[in-house]
Amino acid sequence: MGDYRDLWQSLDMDLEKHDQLCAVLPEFYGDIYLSQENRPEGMNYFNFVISEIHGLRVQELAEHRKQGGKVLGSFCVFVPDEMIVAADAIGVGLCGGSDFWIPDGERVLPRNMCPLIKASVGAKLSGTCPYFQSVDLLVGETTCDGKKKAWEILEGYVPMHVMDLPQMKRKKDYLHWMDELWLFKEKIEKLTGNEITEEKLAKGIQRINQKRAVLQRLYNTRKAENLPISGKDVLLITQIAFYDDPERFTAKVAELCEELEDRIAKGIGVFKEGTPRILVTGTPMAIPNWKLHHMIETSGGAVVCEETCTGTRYFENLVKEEGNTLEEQIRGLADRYLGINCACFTPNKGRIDDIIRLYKEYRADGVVYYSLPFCHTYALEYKKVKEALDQAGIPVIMVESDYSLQDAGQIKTRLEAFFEMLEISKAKKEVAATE
Ligand code: BJ8
Repeated sequence: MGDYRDLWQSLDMDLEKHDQLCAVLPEFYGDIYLSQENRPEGMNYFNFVISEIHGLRVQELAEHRKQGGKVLGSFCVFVPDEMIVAADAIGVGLCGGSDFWIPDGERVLPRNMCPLIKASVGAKLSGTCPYFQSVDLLVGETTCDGKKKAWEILEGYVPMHVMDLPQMKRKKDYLHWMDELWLFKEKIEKLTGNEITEEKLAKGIQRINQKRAVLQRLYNTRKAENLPISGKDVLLITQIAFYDDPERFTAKVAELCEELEDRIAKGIGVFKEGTPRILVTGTPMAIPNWKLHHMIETSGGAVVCEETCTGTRYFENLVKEEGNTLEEQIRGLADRYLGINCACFTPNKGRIDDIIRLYKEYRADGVVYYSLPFCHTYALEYKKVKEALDQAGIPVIMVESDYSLQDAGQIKTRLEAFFEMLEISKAKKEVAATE
């Protein structure tokens, strides 16, 4: 990474503490990512983005702000990027995925709380996240209780706007969400001084649709028998989608897809034949939370899909582009966003349907259900998901884990046993099919 100390200073960061954070990332990334064999060439761009994680993109944000542009931070896939783009602002996803920020989060939050919330709040309080420091408006939402209450603390540190997300999907909830979208529109128009016209919103919708579509294309390559890319690499790409420039990101993923499609045609894969294919479902994995994928892929499994917000929930379903009026466009946005099946909704049968559909589409052999500790919605929803998967004959294992590596050995042992069981039942099925 180049020398960005002046930039970080201008963002009022704690440089000493930030040095400590930057010191651990290269080795951590090297061990997890660069040690992989036969990685696609197209991953070089994403390696570069990580090597510049607190540099180049932050500089781009600073230049945008110098010219009067605004930066909006968010914590959830319900915040509509299309509108942010339509107001000529930049949106960045902020959720903290590092253990480093937890102690600072615990200064103001109870210890028995989801690590994602503790790390996000800690990132702000410690002054070590240049993205958080670049934000002109933080957009929260009413998803889980932990987040709702965290906003009340964070509003003492950063200007906030909270979107009231309904927790059911009845007609009146749709109407309510549409009201929230109109309010959000007003809020960012006032913040940026830019009116969101039909034309501008149409462009915003198109641009974000393109980004989502290219991610779907990337995921489609994982449906192949010979996986052309590791799950770890795809997770990284989805995490980067939350803060990279949307157009550049779309172009780079498209380039990578060409390479992967070529690999599929040539039969080049990154795992040995017969490796159990795993669908991961559950809570999102914010950068640099690569723990579960790394453990799965070093314990004899291969991740083929993520039914998470750093996975399919982020990009599935596009916003209709036919809307000619703002009313139609906002309705299109409400339709797309309320199609996301987060565990904060009740009932949430749509998520179970998604898991079973994705299991089939990606030809998975088993499901790993991932929950961060103290995430009540996802932990509680496991019961219903497990019952449905049992009924469908789909093997599933629950892994609850935070960002620390203390439980890595124990989780690895459980995963190895699970994958062994999947291999045996796969072999039995193959034998039965030939008899
Ligand atoms: S749409 S999953 S990004 S809310 S893990 S903070 S729920 S206690 S992140 Fe999420 Fe939006 Fe839903 Fe997706 Fe709370 Fe659970 Fe922590 Fe969570």
